[in-house]
Amino acid sequence: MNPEPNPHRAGFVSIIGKPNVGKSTLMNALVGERLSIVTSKAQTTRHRILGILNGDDFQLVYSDTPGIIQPKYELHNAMMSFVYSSLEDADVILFVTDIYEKHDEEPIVERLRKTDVPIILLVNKIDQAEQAEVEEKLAYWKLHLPNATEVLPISALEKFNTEQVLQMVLERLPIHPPYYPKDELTDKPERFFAAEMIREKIFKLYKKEVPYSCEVAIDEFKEEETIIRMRSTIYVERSSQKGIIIGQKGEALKKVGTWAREEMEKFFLKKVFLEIHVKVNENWRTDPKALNRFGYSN
Ligand code: GDP
Ligand code: K
Ligand code: MG
Repeated sequence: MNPEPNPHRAGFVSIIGKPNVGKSTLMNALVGERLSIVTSKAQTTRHRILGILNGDDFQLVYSDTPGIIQPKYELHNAMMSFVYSSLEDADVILFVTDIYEKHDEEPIVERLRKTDVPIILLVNKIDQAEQAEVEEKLAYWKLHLPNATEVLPISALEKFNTEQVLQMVLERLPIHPPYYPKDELTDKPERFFAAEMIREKIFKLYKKEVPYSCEVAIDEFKEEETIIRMRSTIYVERSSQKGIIIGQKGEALKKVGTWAREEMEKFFLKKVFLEIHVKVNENWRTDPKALNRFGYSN
């Protein structure tokens, strides 16, 4: 007689933590694809992004969330509601901290102390620390978040201990049929990733407040046999920012376009024709209607 097959397990895993601790890097390492944009600037992830990992007898649905911050404007409120809703539906929480943690994260730790959801606490970026510092952080967390079921040092960037994270998550996954088709990698449409790739390049190429004032819309996404034709708009809040985005003789915008297109061609495995326009949409970050239009309603 054949042995009984393993029961199918499925569940939701929320990746939460402060800005820049490496949440998006970790999700990409766990899912094995670059789904979530990674930059050295805080608050680049604005939405909740699902990354789905499928195995023969499991389906893990990760959600990468914006970093936990004190809301300063309407967009922040929307970003935080993504974080809190992802806490409520989770089967497992991956709470990411890093070796630079200053321990001013009380509000979220307070919330985590009250949850019944299993918490795997990760101390990231240990590739940049001495053994003693790492030990100190681990001891701190065992003391301050005693209901964390695991406390593990990792390097998301170098994929150190990330396989362990996967195992720990799998062990805590409930028996459940898959939530999404088993060939699906994410719940977001392709054009969402295209917009995110443009946004990532903006974060990498411009300084200070400019990237935070930008939103990207894909107005047209036409997939043909060998090429994808895209028309997109970068929205800024003021006309001075429009000038900065475009740059002298359009040089700056050209860089954004070229770099984003190269990345899109690797992601979609097709040639991409990309057209980018720049428009002013005054104060979109504080305008509920504009936020709605850009998809920031939960
Ligand atoms: P998020 O804001 O929490 O999503 O953080 P990101 O994933 O965007 O990463 C923020 C920055 O930290 C980026 O520059 C990453 O390359 C870097 N980073 C992430 N994980 C590691 C790590 O394990 N080691 C090091 N040295 N850097 C990392
Ligand atoms: K970041
Ligand atoms: Mg992120």
